[in-house]
Amino acid sequence: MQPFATVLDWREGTISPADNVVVRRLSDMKTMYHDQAAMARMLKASDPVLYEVYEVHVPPEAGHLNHCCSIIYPGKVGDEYFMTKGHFHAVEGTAEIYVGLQGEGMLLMQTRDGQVAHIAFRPGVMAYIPPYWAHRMVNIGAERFIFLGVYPGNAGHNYGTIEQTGFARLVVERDGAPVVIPNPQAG
Ligand code: M6P
Ligand code: ZN
Repeated sequence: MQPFATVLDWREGTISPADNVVVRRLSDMKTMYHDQAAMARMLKASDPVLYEVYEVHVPPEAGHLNHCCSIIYPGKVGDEYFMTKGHFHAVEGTAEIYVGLQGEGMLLMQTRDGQVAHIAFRPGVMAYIPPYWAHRMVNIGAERFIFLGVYPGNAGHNYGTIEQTGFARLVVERDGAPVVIPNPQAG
């Protein structure tokens, strides 16, 4: 294939041209927030977009690099901040790099054998997510949280484990500030 370029608008979080834009709404995340009553109340009123991902497609092979830009909107379900679904890679021995571009976030990570980690994001923070670590981004600020992701072409997404067991840590608001706490429902 030939070299190519796209344009990343790092203030807006868009890539053009993008091959695909993933739009995730509240209703796509029904089971993922700890306060199910708050989720039900919010869904009765509306179904807002929680985040969008501008994706550039490359061949799904190990030598290639997927790259995408995500925008997580500000907000909470109950006391839990808007966040991505979070995933392991389908090919678990593949890493990822996240770079913060706008706003404030928290990266939650965990392994299958019970290790957990988190990294606070502001513009310029560049995190290395090693192979075998599941990852979820959370918007802990009042503005949009925008970040770039780069990962191997063959990595794929495995959402099943996180959907079933949740993340070991939650990011919730306490006394007006974000805190990372153990998830009492984590299985
Ligand atoms: C980042 C990357 C993407 C991922 C997106 C949203 O941009 O890791 O691969 O799709 O975040 O996260 P999720 O797929 O967990 O909803
Ligand atoms: Zn990933």
